[in-house]
Amino acid sequence: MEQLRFIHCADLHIDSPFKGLDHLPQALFKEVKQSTFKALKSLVEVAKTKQVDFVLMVGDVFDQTTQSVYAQMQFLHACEQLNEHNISVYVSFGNHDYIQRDFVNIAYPANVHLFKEEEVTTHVFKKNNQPLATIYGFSYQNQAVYENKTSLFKKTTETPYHIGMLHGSVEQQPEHDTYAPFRLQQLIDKDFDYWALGHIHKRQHLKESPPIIYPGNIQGRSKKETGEKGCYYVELDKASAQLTFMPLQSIRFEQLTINVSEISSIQAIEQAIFKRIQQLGTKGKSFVWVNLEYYTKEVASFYYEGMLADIIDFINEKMMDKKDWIWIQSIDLKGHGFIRKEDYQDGDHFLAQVLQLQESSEEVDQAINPLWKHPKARKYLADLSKEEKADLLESAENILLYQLTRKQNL
Ligand SMILES: [Mn+2]
Repeated sequence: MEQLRFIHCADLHIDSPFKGLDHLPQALFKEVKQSTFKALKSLVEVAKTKQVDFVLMVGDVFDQTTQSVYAQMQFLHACEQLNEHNISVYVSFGNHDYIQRDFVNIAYPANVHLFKEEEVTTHVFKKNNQPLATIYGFSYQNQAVYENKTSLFKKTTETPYHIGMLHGSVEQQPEHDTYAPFRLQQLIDKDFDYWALGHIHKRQHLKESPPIIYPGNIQGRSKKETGEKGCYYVELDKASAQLTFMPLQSIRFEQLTINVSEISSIQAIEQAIFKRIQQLGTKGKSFVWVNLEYYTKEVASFYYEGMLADIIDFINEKMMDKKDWIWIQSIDLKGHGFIRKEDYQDGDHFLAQVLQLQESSEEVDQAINPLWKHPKARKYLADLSKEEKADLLESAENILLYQLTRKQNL
């Protein structure tokens, strides 16, 4: 039986605007704006090198439903290159790039097969004129698809292989909008050979046999999307599946946590951060969010007196000349640092009362509402996630603790 070799990618988010990073020096911002295109180029290179049969792109190919001509041309160019190498491309669209009625009239080369319907349709992949695999998929035609689509995936052919493309998530995943929800067992019951998923940006294997896989996105876009990003190169036969992760990102997003319990001078803190940043340098261009944990009172005062901002500038300038630059986005305190909560939370003094405050996101809502509901301000403010509210609460608590204790010898 003929083996299948293909690339599974999803959530390319081509032409992401990276709005939150527009404060960067112009040269860096330009590189960031190019990063999704560069990752796409790397994808094409991997497909060519591995001489795959086809590439599956499972939704959110573009970041937005209205695409710039530039983005469309870049995508077309990638498809044409794959066409030159006789590589087919199967594309479905997701919640970010859902197909509108006046859908792009770009003439794609013959190797490109789009899933245009919100119903599940099929394309048959042929090798040496023999039908080898049936590929099933659908595209979003609105910003959201709430129905479970799994009943629409039905084997309709006698091809040796059956592959499902599904942009959606497991029912009741609180962190993500549950679009096109499914239960794992529903996919297993289809008896397909491979489930190519998209929508969740974190790489995940829901099941190994048959493979039910999220490859994650191909380029990180925020501090929540850290580490290597890429696609899977899959070698599939009827007995087994071999999956190899291929990194594609052109810029990494990283979080760095540094223990600064021994540090009490500004010089020592610069050295500690710089050392860790240099170690990262071997991993390629990166944006870094630094968290300082177990911090001393001195470190807290550097932070609240604004001195760490100068450290950021100093290190960023040093790292910017390098080919693989690293750019610190922020340095923040993590946890309570020098205040041992258990030492002060008993009793009825004010510090104890602060520490006894029950953390609740309703209180955060109340506190931030005047700003978030302000007619002018709200245009610029996105809704906060549960984690962001918890972070905000922790920062507020830390400011209070610092201000209440900074003149005392704790
Ligand atoms: Mn996505």
